[in-house]
Amino acid sequence: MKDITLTREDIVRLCERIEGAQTRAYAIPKLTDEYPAMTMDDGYAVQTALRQRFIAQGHKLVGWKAGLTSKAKMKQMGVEVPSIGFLTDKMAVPENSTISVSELVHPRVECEIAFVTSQDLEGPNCTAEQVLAATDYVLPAIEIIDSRFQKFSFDLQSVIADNGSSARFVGGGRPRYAADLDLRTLGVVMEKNGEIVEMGAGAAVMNNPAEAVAMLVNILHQLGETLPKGSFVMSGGITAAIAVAPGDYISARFQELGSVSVSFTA
Ligand code: 0L1
Ligand code: MG
Repeated sequence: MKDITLTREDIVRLCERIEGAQTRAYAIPKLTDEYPAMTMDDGYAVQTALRQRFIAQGHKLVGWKAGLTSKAKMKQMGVEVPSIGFLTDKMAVPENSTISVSELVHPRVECEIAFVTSQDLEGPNCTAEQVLAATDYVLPAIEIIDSRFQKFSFDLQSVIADNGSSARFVGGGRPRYAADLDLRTLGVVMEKNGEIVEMGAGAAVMNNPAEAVAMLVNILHQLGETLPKGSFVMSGGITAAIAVAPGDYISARFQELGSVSVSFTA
């Protein structure tokens, strides 16, 4: 990472601020209100400190997520480049389980294609072809994102520091070998309480979700990290994210991959 403006003390302070907001579910002002010169690299420095802090507390790193990878999401959030975040065992929830919104600030859901890798991958020039060759299988997933920023007002630097709004994720459906599918034309329909609210196809994610995973591996390289085999990787929301409230039941039906669902309670 090259463009760091924050001091080590600032990074620790912002990491603790994000950790508090994430673990006790309250909203905070976007970080650039206090640090207007903050860069994306600063955001990743805070995210890295947060990852190290959680791991030191016993959380297990299980994988990574690409975020803001579709035009729909970029437009919805007013940003122009994708981002990445880390996933831990504490964020994983079983298929068809119920999540309490009291543990979250601004919960929203999006459907994604997840990859499970069988070989190590590393940047800086990782390609979609290499990702597909290193993929064990793909499966359908719902990501529950939760921006911790007040009035839902944020910028890319703050979102990256907030670990790309990562909160929970659910994998399910029917895992398949990626080689047996065309991930670009693979369709998904998201239903909320039985009504269709979003639909799309894999190509919405950087023309091919495998491209998003390659982008993720190349950003990892900038962070001094690689993607080890056995990683669970979310490739990014195919559609815009949908807000959820207590009582909502979300189901994402994927062509070829079956469906995955999750409910919300108070
Ligand atoms: O998963 C993602 O696409 C990251 C979204 C980050 C911004 C948001 O909270 O919507
Ligand atoms: Mg996502």
